[in-house]
Amino acid sequence: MSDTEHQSQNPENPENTSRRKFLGAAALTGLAGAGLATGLAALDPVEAKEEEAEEGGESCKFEVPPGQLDDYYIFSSGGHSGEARIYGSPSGRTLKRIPVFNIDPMVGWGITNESKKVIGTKPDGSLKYITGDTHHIHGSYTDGTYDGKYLWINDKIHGRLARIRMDYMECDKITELPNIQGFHGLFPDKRDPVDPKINHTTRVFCGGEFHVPLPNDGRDLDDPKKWGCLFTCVDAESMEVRWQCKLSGNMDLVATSYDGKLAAANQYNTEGGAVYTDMMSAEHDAVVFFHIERIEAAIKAGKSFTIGDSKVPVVDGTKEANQDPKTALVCYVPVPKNPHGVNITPDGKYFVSSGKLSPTASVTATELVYKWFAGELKNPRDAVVAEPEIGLGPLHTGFDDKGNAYTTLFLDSQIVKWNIDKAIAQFKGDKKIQPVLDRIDVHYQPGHGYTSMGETKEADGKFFNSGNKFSKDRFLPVGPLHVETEQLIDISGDKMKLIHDHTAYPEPHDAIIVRRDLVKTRQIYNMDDFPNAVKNFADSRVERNGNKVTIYLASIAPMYSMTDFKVKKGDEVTIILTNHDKVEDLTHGFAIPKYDICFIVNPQQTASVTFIADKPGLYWCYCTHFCHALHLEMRSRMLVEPA
Ligand code: K7E
Ligand code: CUA
Ligand code: CA
Repeated sequence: MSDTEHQSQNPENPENTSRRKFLGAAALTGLAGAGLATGLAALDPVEAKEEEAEEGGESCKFEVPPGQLDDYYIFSSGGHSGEARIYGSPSGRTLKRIPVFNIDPMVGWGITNESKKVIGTKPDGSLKYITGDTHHIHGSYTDGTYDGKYLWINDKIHGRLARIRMDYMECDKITELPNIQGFHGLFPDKRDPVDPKINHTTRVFCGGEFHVPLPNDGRDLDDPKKWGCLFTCVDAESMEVRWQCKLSGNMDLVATSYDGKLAAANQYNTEGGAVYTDMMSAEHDAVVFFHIERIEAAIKAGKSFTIGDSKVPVVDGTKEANQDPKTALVCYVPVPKNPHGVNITPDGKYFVSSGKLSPTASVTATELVYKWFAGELKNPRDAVVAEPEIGLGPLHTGFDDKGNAYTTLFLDSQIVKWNIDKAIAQFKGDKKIQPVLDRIDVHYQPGHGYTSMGETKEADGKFFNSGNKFSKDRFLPVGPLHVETEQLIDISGDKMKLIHDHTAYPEPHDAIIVRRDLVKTRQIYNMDDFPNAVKNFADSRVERNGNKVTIYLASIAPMYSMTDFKVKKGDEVTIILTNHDKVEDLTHGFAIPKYDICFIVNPQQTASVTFIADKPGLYWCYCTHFCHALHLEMRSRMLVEPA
């Protein structure tokens, strides 16, 4: 029994018990407001409890009472907000936004020198990009499950991969992938393809969705036949691009096998079409499988080329160059029309992709893909071992621990539960077998759906979260753009049960549900991790070097280490601020009016900003983050003297 269940059923929690009675009474008597007291008095408490079990009692089972903690973290992408988000589950509480590809004045992301360095700058020091579109977020693995070290998240707009370190929940590296556009799916490997001793993530795979001229330098603009897509492998630690593989067709989502040997991507534009009518003209597209060991051997052997200015080695994974299975780097498995999503079952045996324009899901056996690479399976299509009809507009699939799959149906606005073994038996010819076990309406048009721990070998079959694209009437209207609905579904029984709706600010795509014991965050920074830290209050000073001025500043509630500091008009000013407070959550802010400076320093953290002091006058630098009874009094002054 989980903590949550235990707590919500604890009769000794008076607040909880009285609330439950209230709900039960209201439901039973149909009374509301003023009439409620009469209804309550007439009630037998046992009767009330039974009634409650029928009316909304199911969600009470998953209530996280005030003061109690959730059992899971949900790490979610934020779409074209460019950020990542953290929710608690099952409560749906919003816990944190992690700025990545966006600017966030709350923490100073995109404003401090440290964050600008991560995001990347133009020669003039301004940010290279201020936009990003995050679709997929995945964690690092050790031994087939999350190790709580890193998260990776994509930027589809500019083709960048970002890493978030999970101890501080902050982005620490961003890599721009060469010669690709529309970087969409990503997935970390789960162990090394060759060395069995390396049982953790060492690579991250990235699928390129839009085909472009290679290199994209102004040539071949009108000749789609000459355009191409690249699959990119990034080193998980250094975040450098290791290699790329040129494909026939495009890539959408990415998944990896549990043995580290395969990465897969679904392809919806095998036609190489430049307009949607062409992109949906073929009856079959494909799921493509990359043989990682062979690709890396080919690169070692120098069987690679480069594109344009990029020094990254590229191997040829096109269909024409990969006809002989025994030497092929990639295997193209045909599946029906414009597939979307590819997910691997927790036992590693099957990759499931959805039809999108076909009402089917395709189940490809990992073992049979290896057989094709070994030359023992003639037709790659024979690696597909099931293709059940599941409903209209299937997109993404999550898994439980009992061999069942849960697929989002965009057009039907439903989640369909189906059994993989039954689907395989049906495909083999036993037409009496019905693989679909259950359906539930969701509100409305689900995109991604994912289960608790479902992308690890520790899938626990407790929850499925449906990320819906339209909320319509589910929440108060807030103007033209509606909030999105995330719906939590209990999948522990035979029938799926809707637990609750929670809102998500537009526009999340994918997420992962991670058991809370796998996440270990740190609350206090190590001052030594910042080479520019102002380690002692006594080190506070103004240092001038020509027209470059550095202000060494420290904070401890409720004061900064200097009451004022002087600079001259025209100076290039760098302010370095180290927070000496060691108490958890004792964060200070720092803002300068008219200079557009605003950032925070968490306990023992150092951050810096650089700007030109172009306006003479007195500027109160003040603490923006409530820290102390004398928070309003926590100030310093920047005095800018006329030149
Ligand atoms: Cu289906 Cu970008 Cu994962 Cu959106 S993709 S839902
Ligand atoms: Cu320091 Cu508010
Ligand atoms: Ca197609």
